Amino acid sequence: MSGFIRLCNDGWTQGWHERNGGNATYRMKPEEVDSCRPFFIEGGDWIALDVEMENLAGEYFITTGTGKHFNNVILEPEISLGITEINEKGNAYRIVWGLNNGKDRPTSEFPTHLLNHSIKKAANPEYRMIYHAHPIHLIALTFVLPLESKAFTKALWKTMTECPIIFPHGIAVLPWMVPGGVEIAKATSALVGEFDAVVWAHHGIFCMGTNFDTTFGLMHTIEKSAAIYMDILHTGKPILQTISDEQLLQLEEPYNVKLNRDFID
Ligand code: 2HA
Ligand code: ZN
Repeated sequence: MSGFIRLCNDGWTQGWHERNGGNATYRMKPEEVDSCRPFFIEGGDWIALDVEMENLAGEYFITTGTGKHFNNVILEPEISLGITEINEKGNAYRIVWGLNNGKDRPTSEFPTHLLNHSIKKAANPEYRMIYHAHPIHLIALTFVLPLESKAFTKALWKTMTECPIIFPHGIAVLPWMVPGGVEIAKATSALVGEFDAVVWAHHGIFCMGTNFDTTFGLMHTIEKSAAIYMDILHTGKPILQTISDEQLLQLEEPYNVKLNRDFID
C-alpha cells in the first residue's frame, strides 16, 4: 500500500493529476493479500463487470476511486483508494477494503484497467501495475505530431538517449476517443499485448509494468523526453542534429535491447 500511495503522490507532484485526473490499479501478490486480509470488510455486494476475464478470477486489485483526487491519496488512503476482489467467474468485483468503507466506487476506467491486466497477465504473469495520467508535455505533443505510433516513438527515442533503452519496443498512440467507455477499453487492450505504453490523444497515457518503479519510471521517461521535445520546438531554431537510426541501433548490443524494427528506417 505504501508503494501505491507513493506512486500516486509522485504523480501528483509531477503535475499529472489535476483535480480527479488519472487512475491506477495494481494486481496484488498472494502474500500481499494475506497481510491485508485482517483489515478486510465482509459482505460487500458483487458488482457486475461488462466483460468476463477468467484469468483474473480470485485476484485482488488496489485501485484509485472514481472522482478521487491524487493529492488526497497520501492524506486519506482509506477514502481515496480501495482493494477489490474479483469473483470466481472473473465477471464481477466487490470492495473488501477502503473506498470510504465500500460506499464509493473504483476508477471510471476500472473496466479498461481489468481488460488490460487480463491481457498482460496472460502474456507475462509478472505484469501487475497499470497507471493512467495526464502528463503536460506528452498531451501537448498530441497536437503537433501525427497520431501514429511510429511518429511518437521516433520523436521520443531521438530526443533522449535513455528512451530507446527504456522502451525499445516503442509506444502506441490512439486517436481521441470518449474516455471511460468500452470502445476505448477495447482499442487500448488491442495494443497492450505488444506495448507497455499507450498514448490517448489530447488526454494522457496508460503505462504498464511489473512494479511501481518500472511503471512510474516508464511514464516519467516518456514525459521527460516529450518535455525536451517541446522545449526544442519552443526555441524556434532549426534542428541541426539528432540521433540517427544507425546510432539508435548501436545501443542494442551494449544495453542488451532489441529495438522494434517497425520504427527503424
Ligand atoms: O480518472 O483520467 O480518464 C479520471 C480520468 C479518466
Ligand atoms: Zn484520464
